[in-house]
Amino acid sequence: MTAVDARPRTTAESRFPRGFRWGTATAAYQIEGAAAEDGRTPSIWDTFSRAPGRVRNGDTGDIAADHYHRMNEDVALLKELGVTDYRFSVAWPRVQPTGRGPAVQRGLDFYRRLVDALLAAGIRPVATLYHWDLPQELEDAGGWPQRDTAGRFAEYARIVGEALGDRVATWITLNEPWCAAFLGYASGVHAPGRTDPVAALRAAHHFNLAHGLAVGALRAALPRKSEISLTLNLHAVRPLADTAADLDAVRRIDALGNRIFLDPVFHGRLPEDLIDDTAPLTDWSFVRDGDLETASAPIDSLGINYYSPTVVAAVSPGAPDVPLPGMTGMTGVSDAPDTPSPWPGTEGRVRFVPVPGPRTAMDWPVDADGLYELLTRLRDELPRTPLMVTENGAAYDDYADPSGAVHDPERVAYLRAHLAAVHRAIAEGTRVRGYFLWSLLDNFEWAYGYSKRFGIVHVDFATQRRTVKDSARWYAAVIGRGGLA
Ligand code: IFM
Repeated sequence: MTAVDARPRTTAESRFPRGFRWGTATAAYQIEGAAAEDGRTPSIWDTFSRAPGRVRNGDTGDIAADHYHRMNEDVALLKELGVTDYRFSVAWPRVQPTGRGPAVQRGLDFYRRLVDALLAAGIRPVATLYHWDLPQELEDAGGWPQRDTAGRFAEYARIVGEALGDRVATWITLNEPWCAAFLGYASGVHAPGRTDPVAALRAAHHFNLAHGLAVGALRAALPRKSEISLTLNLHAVRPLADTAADLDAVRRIDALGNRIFLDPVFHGRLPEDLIDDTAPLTDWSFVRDGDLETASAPIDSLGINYYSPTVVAAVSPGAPDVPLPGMTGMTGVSDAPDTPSPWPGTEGRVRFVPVPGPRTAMDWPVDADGLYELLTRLRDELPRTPLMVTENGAAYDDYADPSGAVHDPERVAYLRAHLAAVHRAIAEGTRVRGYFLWSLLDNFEWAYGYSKRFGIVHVDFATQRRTVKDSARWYAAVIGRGGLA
């Protein structure tokens, strides 16, 4: 009898293109710890997490996953996984503690060591310059609502580009400016915790400007072939019903959640409907001549972070104005009924509708079609821009069983469904170049502290012991096969 090879096989239908970039992603404040070492000064997240009641259990990133001291062990894990790429972020307050002036060499050295370790392991480093850790001094000077912060960011981008450009080929300027602007300055559930809707709109514009200025600074500092990108958490917005009123609610959220970044960055303009919708709040006079041209400096790819879809409906006349939960797939503690909306100008017009079906430990719906919808939309709207899924993953209440194993079948199912959605989009002609699983390690999940675990590697925060979860083994097998079985 011939032996049957029962190992799952990758068929042409499930294989990803040759050269597809298989990665995992992390962010500095969420994993590094060493908050006061080697010249690092506080960022807005150090300050915010110390303020009573802002972060669950009073958790901070002081130690986090202690990656600063365990970097080599973590790179070894990446190598074991077989990833081709690793996306990390550089902590601005480690490199340029006050947000201006000369760089701190010890801070830069850490990233140089990390990048060298990755390259030695055969892994391509992908560096994100801003994953929310603004130096506190810049916030004290006005933060992102203040125009000067964009110029500071470009200078910091130049410093890091000059220091690591010979080793890092892929650069991402900003991570999820929507969260940083609207959760940070409108709803206040993220650092710096301000609740001023106009400040949030100003911040969003200054993020676009900062991105464009940084693209210029990086182009001047980096070798010609370097890839420069931007990561957005685009919202897959659907109407509750196919009515004009609900479709208008979709339009409003699409303008504030998606086109507020896509239009300046890819078309050098602000959405007209966004300006009209927010007219009662601002005349947008903080946008100066030339800003949108700067914001639209050509980039080489677009990163998309996707977790779950958003369903909206119009607020019917006479119906109670349901408080907006506002997270709709993005992190932050929003459950308190008095949390201000992160969606300026939509009060009384848009309500967020719970999506039925399975949910993750974040209470976010599991719906891989939203990722497919986003990718194909971008294929149609930006046909010349290659895409990368720079974050996708799920939190579940994982624990090590008595044998020390961590079984996380729900995460495997989540990942499988989302990778299948990516595959389907690629099969239909969408240029998706890579997938970065969020996250390598359990980490500091912002306002949720350490209560939510997104890692495919479990971290026991008392001992810092790392345990590979089943999902990590599953992902390693997918990478090894070059596709889903
Ligand atoms: O942990 C975050 C990450 O920092 C940004 N994107 C969403 C993730 C999960 O909330």
